This record gives sequence, C-alpha cells and structure tokens, in this order.
Amino acid sequence: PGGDDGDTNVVIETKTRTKRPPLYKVLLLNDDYTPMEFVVHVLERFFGMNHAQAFEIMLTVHKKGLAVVGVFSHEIAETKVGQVMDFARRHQHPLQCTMEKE
Ligand code: TYC
Repeated sequence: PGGDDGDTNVVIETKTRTKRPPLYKVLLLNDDYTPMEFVVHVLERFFGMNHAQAFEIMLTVHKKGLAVVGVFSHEIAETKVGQVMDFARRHQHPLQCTMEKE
C-alpha cells in the first residue's frame, strides 16, 4: 500500500537553434557589347541605385569583369536575376547576371 506506482514525470528539453536563411550575392558580368548606359539603367531600375552609384558599379564590372550588385534572400535574388536577364534579352544585349551563395 502506498508503494511506488512507477509513473515518473520526465521533462525533456531540447534546444532549438534557429538558422538565419542563407543569403545570395547577385553578380553582374562584363561583356564587350552591352552599352554602358544600358547597364547603368539596369542598376538604377532593378537595384535601386542612384545614377552616381550605378555608374560606379558599371565601371567596376567593366574594368574587373564582374561585381556584386546586391545581397538578397534566395527568392529575391532569383527574381532580380530573372528581371535583368529578361530585360537584357528583350533589348538584345548579351548582359549576364547570376547569383551565388554568400
Ligand atoms: N564592357 C561594356 C562596354 O564596353 C560595358 C559593360 C559594363 C557591359 C558592365 C556589361 O556588366 C557590364 N560597352
């Protein structure tokens, strides 16, 4: 009577580590044919740069071969790349835009 009923309450705590979502660099690549003004326009239109910033980044791509034009979540980066590639194709310029995990 009054013995141990064998029913023990056990609380198991697990630690939750919340990972921040990975970020992606959007890169613009140089080529010999896309007009400089077109690239400046792309940077203003799709990356919210002012004219001076856009011109500076365009020149960096022209001289170095490529530059990071922004860092975004996967979904936003994909959208930006799609917008730039679509806009360039519609204007028949060979401009290339890609993304890579940061
Ligand atoms: N190299 C091009 C020219 O001389 C200009 C250019 C800049 C092209 C940046 C693409 O991502 C680019 N007209």
